[in-house]
Amino acid sequence: MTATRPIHLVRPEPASRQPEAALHPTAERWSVEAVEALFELPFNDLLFRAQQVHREHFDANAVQRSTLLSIKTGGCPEDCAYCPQSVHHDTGVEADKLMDVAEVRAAAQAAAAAGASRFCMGAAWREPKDRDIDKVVELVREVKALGLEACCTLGMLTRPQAQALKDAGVDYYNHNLDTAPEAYGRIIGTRVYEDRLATLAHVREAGMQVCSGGIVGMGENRRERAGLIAQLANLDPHPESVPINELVQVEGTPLAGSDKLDPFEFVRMIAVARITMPGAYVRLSAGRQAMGDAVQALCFLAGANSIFYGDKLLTTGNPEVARDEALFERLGLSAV
Ligand code: SAM
Ligand code: DTB
Ligand code: SF4
Repeated sequence: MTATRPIHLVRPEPASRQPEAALHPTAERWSVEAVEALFELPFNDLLFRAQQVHREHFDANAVQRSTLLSIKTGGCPEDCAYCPQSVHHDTGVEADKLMDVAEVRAAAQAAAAAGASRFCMGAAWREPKDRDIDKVVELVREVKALGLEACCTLGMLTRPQAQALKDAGVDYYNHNLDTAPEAYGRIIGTRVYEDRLATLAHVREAGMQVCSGGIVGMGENRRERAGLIAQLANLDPHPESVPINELVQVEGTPLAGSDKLDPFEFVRMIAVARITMPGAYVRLSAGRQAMGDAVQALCFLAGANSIFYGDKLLTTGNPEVARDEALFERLGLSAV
């Protein structure tokens, strides 16, 4: 496979740049070094800065809620090492057909009734066929008719496919860069970083809002976490929505058994995303079920202002709605 090619997508900083100056990048460009310098700050200083940036751009006590539905589960030809839906891993996830309109409508109605503002439909595809897009367009119309924002995550898109989704009313397209360019080949062998960037460009050109983030806890080091943030923050404009996932370890995937990330490092990742992408909704995404309430509260303090809401992600669990309602109540948070 070609996935290990080095990719230099972030403009190098002048050699004269000092670490202190690196905390204040010019021209809104973020070098990996500048992002790493944020990670290196004392925890309290980092959180204070993140909270300041957060309050300049958002209501600090409001959190957006998106509900996920896997509209086409399993049997995916890609080999993403984290994913339970890949045909390359024996995880017990069965391959299913695309859901029909009535099932999706019922799930979207339930999400709206529970208080979600956005409904995100995910498919285990490398890339949809044009006839898949026609069917997804129908599903999107149902979701929009309920007054929900619509988000899709269907794999790689051509420019016309992106336009068809935009025309159907899709508000956000989720397509994660997942990790740093130099780490990509360790995690995925069936596509390259440029493939992801090309789809993000098609989504942007079609006029949809971009949702792109990644996963931590996959054995990457801090520099690689900084590398992912730099890639996202240097997209021009940066994504409107940035999901930060903690790896959900699924038995049968190559990453099951990975060392667990220090929870404070996860919080740092959220804070650094907030500082470098001030106008983005930073989503505290997969991994909440295994996270204590106190760590989640720290994530909100660090600038997370979006969650996946509902007791299932795509194939794995997420906190129950009642538990999230109680957490919002205890923290004085309101839903956007
Ligand atoms: N197939 C499409 C794609 O890969 O873009 C859409 C669905 S895919 C499941 C969406 C995202 O889910 C991935 O990019 C990855 O970030 C996230 N994901 C998948 N498995 C995960 C896991 N075990 N833990 C955390 N995030 C995961
Ligand atoms: C994202 O960044 N995380 C979501 C959503 N976008 C599609 C998916 C998380 C999946 C976790 C593993 C699973 O449930 O299969
Ligand atoms: Fe397929 Fe997406 Fe899972 Fe990769 S992350 S195996 S592309 S469903």
